[in-house]
Amino acid sequence: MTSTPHRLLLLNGPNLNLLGTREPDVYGRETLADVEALVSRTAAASGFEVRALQSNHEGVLIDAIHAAREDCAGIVINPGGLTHTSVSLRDALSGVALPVAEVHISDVYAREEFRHHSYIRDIAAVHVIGEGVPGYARATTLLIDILTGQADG
Ligand code: CA2
Repeated sequence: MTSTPHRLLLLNGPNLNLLGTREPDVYGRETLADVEALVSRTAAASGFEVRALQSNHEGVLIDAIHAAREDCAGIVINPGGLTHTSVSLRDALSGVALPVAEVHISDVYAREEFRHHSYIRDIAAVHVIGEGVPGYARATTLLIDILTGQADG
């Protein structure tokens, strides 16, 4: 018998490695390392571990999503700019059929119109948008609630 793994994949897309170094007015002062530590801490409180990856390359993100099918229960993702452009990322996420939490640090709906459309939105079970870096923790908790049956997926 197979059981659901107690592991989440945390993915951050293009340019999120720059967190904390530029545009603090938009993205805050916390770094990618802070984000990854926050999500790991939040997940650990519910008995989940986290595999974290940031990449500036769409194919690397897609490969990580495919691999998650083997050993992860769900995916927390901030796809960065690929949110607004990538059918392929969407196809990968819907292809592995794991619950997805979509996170955006900034309020994309209060920014340029091209940021208003997300290719991920309708396949994600959780959306946390415009809550800054703390939004990653809320998204993680909401995703774990779904995985542990405390909320509807
Ligand atoms: O608000 C978000 O989290 C975004 O996903 C961030 C993306 C942007 O393209 C989306 O529209 C919204 C951009 C990530 C770039 O991150 C930087 C961080 C610091 C300095 C420069 C870029």
